[in-house]
Amino acid sequence: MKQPRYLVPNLYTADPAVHIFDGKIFIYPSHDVESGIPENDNGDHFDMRDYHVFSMESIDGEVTDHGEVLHVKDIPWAGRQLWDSDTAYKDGKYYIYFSLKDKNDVFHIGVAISKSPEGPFVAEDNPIKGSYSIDPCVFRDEDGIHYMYFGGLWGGQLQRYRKNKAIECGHEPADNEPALCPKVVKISENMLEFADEPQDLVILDEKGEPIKAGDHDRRFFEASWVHKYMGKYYYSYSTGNTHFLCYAISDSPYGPFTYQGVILTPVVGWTTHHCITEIEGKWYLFHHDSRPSGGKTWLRSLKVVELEYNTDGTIKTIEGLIN
Ligand code: FUB
Repeated sequence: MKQPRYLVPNLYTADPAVHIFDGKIFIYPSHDVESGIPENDNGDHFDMRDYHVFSMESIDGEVTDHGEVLHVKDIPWAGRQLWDSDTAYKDGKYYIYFSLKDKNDVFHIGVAISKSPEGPFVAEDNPIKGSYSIDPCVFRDEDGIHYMYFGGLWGGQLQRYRKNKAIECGHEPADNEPALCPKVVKISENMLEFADEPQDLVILDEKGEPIKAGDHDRRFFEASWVHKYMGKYYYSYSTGNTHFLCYAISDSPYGPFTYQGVILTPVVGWTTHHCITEIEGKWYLFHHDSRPSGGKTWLRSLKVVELEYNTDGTIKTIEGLIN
């Protein structure tokens, strides 16, 4: 696949998580809708209500829509806004982990289960205990342990927490203080709980110092993804208001990670969100932009482009506006 490709022309889809299950490529995106809610920094205009699952036999193949697989009306604790999700497999079951506001307008991470990667998924009665904020990414390491990476600023509410506890007034640190960190936590054997307390995933700069809150071109904002390449852990994320997808590398799934550079320069639309998946020996960046909707930031479309590494393991930057 040499040319970037839009994947789902007939639905607005965003925030991809792509996995190979049963030898097939499965795509788990958010499903964007036009709700008429005006744009604001809380992200109220992202008023999504359901998920569809898509699959392909090969990266150039036709995309099959398996239809609606989970709806907010079927999630017992749901308030509103079904945002980014990720899916994992263990012992004959598929688990979709999703971001959703509860009835008090507080984001948590929920889980729903299916016997098939195509869904439908049945939600648990409550969100995962101790979960907060948005954008779960679930990474299965080679030893079979699953880790969740999560968090997102502003509308994602991460600034309302310190040390896993809600604080009185949500705020970001001062510009010269360390930036707020995404979180990493081991998932329990039954895949339904956190096995321990979420920890800070620290991103260091070239001097070994934590990236500062004022460093908006490099500090974490949202959209965590983890993959492994040549024995190293690659943590990638969006810088939000500066619209870059960046990455950092570590020898441990818990970090600390050292900042390396930009994977994708800004795309059309405010948000940028991705996943990185190996398919038949090649690596792909699945992401989204708002070009097909004429720049409406809340109506995004999934794309895929090949991702290449340099010989030292660094990633070649992809230009968002031409890919
Ligand atoms: O889709 C809603 C939110 O927009 C996601 O949770 C963020 O990562 C951003 O893509």
